[in-house]
Amino acid sequence: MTFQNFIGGTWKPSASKKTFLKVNPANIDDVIGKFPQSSRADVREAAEAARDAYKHWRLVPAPKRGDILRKAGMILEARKDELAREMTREMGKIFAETKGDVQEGIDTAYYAATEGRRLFGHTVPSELPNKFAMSVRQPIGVAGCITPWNFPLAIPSWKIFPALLCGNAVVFKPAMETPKTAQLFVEVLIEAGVPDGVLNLVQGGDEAGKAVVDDPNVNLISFTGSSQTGAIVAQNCAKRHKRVSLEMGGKNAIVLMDDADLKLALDGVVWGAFGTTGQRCTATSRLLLHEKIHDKFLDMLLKRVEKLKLGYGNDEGIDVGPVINETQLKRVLNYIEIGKSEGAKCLIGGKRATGNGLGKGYFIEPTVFANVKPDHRIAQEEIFGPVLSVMKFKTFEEATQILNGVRYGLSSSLYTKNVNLAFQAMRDFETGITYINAPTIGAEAHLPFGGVKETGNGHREGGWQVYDFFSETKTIYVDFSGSLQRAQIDNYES
Ligand code: UN1
Repeated sequence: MTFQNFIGGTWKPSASKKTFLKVNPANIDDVIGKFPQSSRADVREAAEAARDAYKHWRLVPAPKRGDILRKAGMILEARKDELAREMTREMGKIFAETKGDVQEGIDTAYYAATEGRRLFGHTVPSELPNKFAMSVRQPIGVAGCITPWNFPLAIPSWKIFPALLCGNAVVFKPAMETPKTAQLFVEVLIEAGVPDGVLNLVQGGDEAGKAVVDDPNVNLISFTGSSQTGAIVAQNCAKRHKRVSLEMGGKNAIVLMDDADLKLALDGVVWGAFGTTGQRCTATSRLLLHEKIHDKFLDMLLKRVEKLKLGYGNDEGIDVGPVINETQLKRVLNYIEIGKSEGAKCLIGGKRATGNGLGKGYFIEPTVFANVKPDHRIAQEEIFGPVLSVMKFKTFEEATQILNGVRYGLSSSLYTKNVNLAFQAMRDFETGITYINAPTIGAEAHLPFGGVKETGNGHREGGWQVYDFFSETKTIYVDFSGSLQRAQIDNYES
C-alpha cells in the first residue's frame, strides 16, 4: 500500500515520487507500507498552503477551533483500539501502552477544546486616568511540528492541538518510523473538520525536517528528538529568528531509600525501565539503591525481570516489545558492550533475543547492570533501550549528587516514606519533573512536560504553558481621555 502527503487539502505523492518502506519492528517481513520521501520542494508547497490557510484560520473564533478539536478527541476515542493496534504494529510497544498513547491524544484534545474558551490575556489598570490596558493572545503563523516515533500519536497531539487552537496553521513532519500513525492522525483531524491547508502532512526524513526548519513561511518550530539534532534545529532557528521549543534526551533516575516500600518500588522500577522497551525520554535508565537494601532489592528485581515476556505487542501476555529498528538494536547492543568493558556487571539480559520466533524482530533481552559507577558511559549517556544501570549510595545527599551529575534533566523519582526527604527531592533534583513514590514515567496531559539542562530550552509541552509557546502576546492600550497622556511623564512631574 502506498501512502501520500497531505498538502493544501489534497493527498499527493512527493514531487520526486521517491518513497520509503516501513516495516513492523517485531517482524520485518510485515510491511506497513510505502510513504513519500519528501524533499524541500514538498515542504515549500506545504508551508505555502499553510501560509494561505492561516489567513482565514486565525480569524475563526478560538472556541470554534476548540469545537473541531473536541470532535477530533471524540473520533480518537471511538477508534482507540483500532489506532492502538496499528501503532503497535508500526512501532512495537505493547497494545496496553499504545492505547495509553491514544488516550494521551484524547486527553490533549479535550483539554485543548476547553482552552478555546479560556486562552486569556491580562487586563490590568493603566497608570493614567481614562486609559484601558490589556494583553491578548494572538496566533503566530505557521508552526512546524517535528515529532518522534516513540509516542507517535500523543506527541503530535501535544504540539498540533495547541498550535491549531491558538490559530496557527501547521506543517507536520512525523518520524520516518511512524508514518502510518501520522497518516491516521491526520485523517482524524480532517474528519473532525480542520479546513484545507490548515494542517499539512509531509512524510520523510532529515531532508524534510531540515526544510521545515529553514522554510521562510514557517514561523516557529516545535521539536522532540535527540539533544544532538535539537542543537542543530536551535542553531538554524536562531539564524532565522524563529521561536523554537525543544524536548530532548533524558537520563532519568529512581532513588530508592532504605525505608521505601520495596514491593511498590519494584513495580515502579520495572515499569519505568522496561515499559516502551525503555524507549521513552522519561524512561528510568538509572536506579540508585541505598546500600542497606541494595542486595535485597536487586534480588527481587532480577526475579521479576526474568519473567518479562518479550514478543509482538498485539499478542496476549506480552510485557516488552522490540526496539524500533536495526540502528537502534546495534546502538543498544553496543552500549551493553561498553557497560561490560567499563567494569559494570551484567546481571541479566545483555543480548539480542532471537528464540521463540523473535528472530524476525529487533528484540533485546531486558538488561540490568550492577556495580555501575556514576561516571560510566552507561550511567551518563541516553541509551533509549531496555537497559537499567544500578548504582549504590550511602546517603540521600550522595544520591542527589549522582542523580544530578548528568547533562540531562527530564524526570526523576524518589521512593521513601520520609516526608522531609520527599520535599528535599522536590526542591533539589535538577529535573523538569519529579515523582514521589512513582516511577519516572507517567506525565499527564494537563500538566507541563519538559526538562532542564540539555533536555530542553525552557519551554514546556502540555498544561497551560504550551499555549504560551504557540501564541504571541499583544499588548493593547486604549486611551479614552481625549488628550495626549504621556506615560512615565505626566503622572510624575518632579
Ligand atoms: C516521551 O518519553 O517522549 O510521561 C514522552 C510519560 C508519557 C510521555 C512520554 N506520558 O512517560
